[in-house]
Amino acid sequence: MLDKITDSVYKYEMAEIEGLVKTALDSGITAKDILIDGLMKGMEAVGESFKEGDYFVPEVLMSAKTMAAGLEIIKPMLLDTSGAGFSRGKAVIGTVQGDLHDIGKKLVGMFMEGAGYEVIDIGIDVPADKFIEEAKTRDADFLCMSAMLTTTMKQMKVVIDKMKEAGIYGRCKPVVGGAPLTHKFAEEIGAHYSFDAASAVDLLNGLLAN
Ligand code: B1M
Repeated sequence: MLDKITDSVYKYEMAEIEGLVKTALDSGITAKDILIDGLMKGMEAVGESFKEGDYFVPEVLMSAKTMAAGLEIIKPMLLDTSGAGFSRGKAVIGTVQGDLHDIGKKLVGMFMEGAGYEVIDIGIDVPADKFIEEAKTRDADFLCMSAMLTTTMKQMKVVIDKMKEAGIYGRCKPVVGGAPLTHKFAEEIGAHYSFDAASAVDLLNGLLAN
């Protein structure tokens, strides 16, 4: 069943994905397994085919839409609403300027929300000034940035420099992530790094505890 979901994302079968995900849930497969061993595996395969030149942007986009449709079904199950109404802290999250990738960012936001954080998603292609303005007006504990391109990850430093200029760096903690990033890069620009959505939550919890 999980292989079918992977295949469906890969082959951008928009009409099939909903039924497949629902059947998987009915058969007792957890939402987390559907996400990691089904949907995300499909996107990884898409990335490979894109790299090899077998897939082009339209195919990638259709696969992304298929993944998003599957994600929408399991979202309520990924979110633990037992603490609804309670906020551990506030996180402003967006994809940096020049970058249109939003699936990973959405997933990270969902996990944070599920863990009890108030998440303010400010979208994709977000200019540095917009990050600062939102973090300031919302009095955010975390400013979270996602980047999926080697060309756009540099934009994260621009935002962090502006956080320092605005006097919010430290009180508001910058958290970065995305496929091309490394721990070393994050350290160099003065940010906290997390590899994936689950570890982003652990990171936030740890930062709040200190
Ligand atoms: Co693009 N793309 N893309 N793409 N795309 C990549 C990223 C690429 C690696 C593909 C490849 O070559 N193999 C490559 C980047 C190469 C590089 O820079 N090193 C690439 C390229 C080149 C491009 C274009 C330039 C292509 C072109 O036009 N010629 C173009 C750029 C557009 C732009 O942004 N300006 C482009 C466009 C697109 C689409 C629009 C078609 C589409 C995005 C649709 C959308 O998001 N709505 C797309 C997609 C889908 C991909 C791939 C195939 C899949 C990305 C994805 O959604 N993964 C991707 C290849 C790949 O990654 N294998 C690729 C699933 C998602 C769940 O994972 O986003 O990694 P991910 O998120 C993870 C972690 O990274 C992490 O946690 C998430 C969940 O665990 N994470 C964080 C992410 N953000 C975080 C923030 C955190 C913490 C963790 O804290 C704040």
